[in-house]
Amino acid sequence: MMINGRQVEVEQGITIMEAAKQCGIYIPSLCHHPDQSVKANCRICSVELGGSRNLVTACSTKVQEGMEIQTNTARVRETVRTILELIFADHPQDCLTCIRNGNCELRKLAARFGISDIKGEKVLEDMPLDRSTASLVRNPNKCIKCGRCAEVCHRIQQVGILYTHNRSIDVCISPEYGKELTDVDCVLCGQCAISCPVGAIHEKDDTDLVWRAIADSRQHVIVQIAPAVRVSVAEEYDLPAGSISTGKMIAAARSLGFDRVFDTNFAADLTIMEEGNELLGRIQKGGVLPMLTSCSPGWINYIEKYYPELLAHVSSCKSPQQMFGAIAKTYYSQITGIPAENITVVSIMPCTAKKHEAARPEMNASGYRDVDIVLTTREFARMLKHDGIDFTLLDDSDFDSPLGCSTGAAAIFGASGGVMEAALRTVYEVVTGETLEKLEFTDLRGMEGMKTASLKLGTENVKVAIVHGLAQAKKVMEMIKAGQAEYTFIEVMCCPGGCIGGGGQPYGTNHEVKQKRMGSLYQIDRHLPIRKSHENPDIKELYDKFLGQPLGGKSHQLLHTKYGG
Ligand code: HC1
Repeated sequence: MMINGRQVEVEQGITIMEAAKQCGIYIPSLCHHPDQSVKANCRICSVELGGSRNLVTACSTKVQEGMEIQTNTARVRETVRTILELIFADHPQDCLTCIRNGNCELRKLAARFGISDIKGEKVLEDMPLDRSTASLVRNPNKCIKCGRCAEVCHRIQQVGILYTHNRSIDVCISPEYGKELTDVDCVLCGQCAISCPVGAIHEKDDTDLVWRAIADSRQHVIVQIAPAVRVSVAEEYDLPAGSISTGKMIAAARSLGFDRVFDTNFAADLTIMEEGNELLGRIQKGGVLPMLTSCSPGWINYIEKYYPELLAHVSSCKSPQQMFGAIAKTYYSQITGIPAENITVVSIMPCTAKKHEAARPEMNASGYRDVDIVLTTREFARMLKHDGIDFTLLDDSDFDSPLGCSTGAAAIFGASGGVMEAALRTVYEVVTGETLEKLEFTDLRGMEGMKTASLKLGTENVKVAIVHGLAQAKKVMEMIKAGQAEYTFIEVMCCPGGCIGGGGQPYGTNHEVKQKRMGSLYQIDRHLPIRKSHENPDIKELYDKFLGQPLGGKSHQLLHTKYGG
């Protein structure tokens, strides 16, 4: 076949868009997403076929022997420009103040096609913004009806609260009957936000709260950073997907003015101590099995809303984010002499649901909110750019002590299968008293929807399962309901791939990018000197000096909760 006058060979059965990409030709689109089905809604990928001179959509048309494709004719350019002008006629022109300023796909296309004047009649409506949740803001005025958000919500997460309503120029995408997100069973995973090409749905921006806290001289402002952020934030600075940037990330947080930079991974090790012992207790005392992990807040929202009858299966552990906050406001307050009321805990998370988790009224066992402010990876990068920090030029820095020391087991929490692998490294050694020689549980790794393994734990044969993405979680919930889930322990992560694919991660996240981030987390694990949570010296000290023992009285009060309650 020929593309732009060049003879090329491509495999059969692929689309014109894929073929062009293989030949180094970029065909633009707004509705197309590499992890989603073909929609051909926006028609911006229109190309001309030689001979017939027909315009076809490159995302939905398969290549054929002898095809002559033109992606750069005057007709193609005029068609795309007209479509863009029509979209702009129905789109607010507040680009300078839009949250997507700098990374809006529509704006990039406008620049590429030289749109300098919006012709035609403006047909803007002034619809109210939905600010009803702690996690997401929906701005229907900016929606370009590409359908990506509705597809991820329906097909990939199978939550299905965002619908495409009406037809033709009346098309709109919203929850049923135009309700707000808080009035429907949205789990706040933010997969819609990370899929949106424009500013129609995005994280609630809490960066001003952080600027204010840092500027308040009475407050000691500490930050914890989640496992998955260190392998994604560099993408905001155009570094390759999956770049490991732990040292630069810490230096960047320090230069923003945080008083201490700590690691959520420290609390991930703590979670393993509590969750591992909870699992052993349930096995030995005949508790409810399979036990389900509890660290992913979108997943907790999901089970509370869709399967409340199965809540007894969920571990009572708070997530590492919340455990960190509870320890900061008690133990850290005690050893530093800083009153808890003067400590502000900020989290940097790959997740939008973490904002809602931190705001849950029960998450304040110390008498103060465990976590005060949650930023997504994107908001963190926005703050850095606002402050003129060139991430790429920073020298590496180290986490502060004592809430900054962590193990390889904690590092892999950010990838689907990581929590299970971390737990098994500890549970095996606690139960058998033997050293686990092979730390890598390779069966539990990778992007497959459901992964399973079995393991001999002393005399017990333990079967475990891992699912990620809510469509897979739904399957496992149905198995449990039907009494067909013969597993002892199941890890569930809300977002496909785990937190590396969280709804607060940099735009451009897709399957390929997630695989790179995942590989980087396992690389971090391989290079750390301590790779089992129970060997973390600062965790041992925390139990010796403050908590006593896993599942003890203080742990119960600070580190555990009741979901659905
Ligand atoms: Fe996660 Fe977790 S791994 S939930 O994905 O258990 O967000 O990264 O911080 O809390 O540790 C997210 C990531 C994160 C918690 C940990």
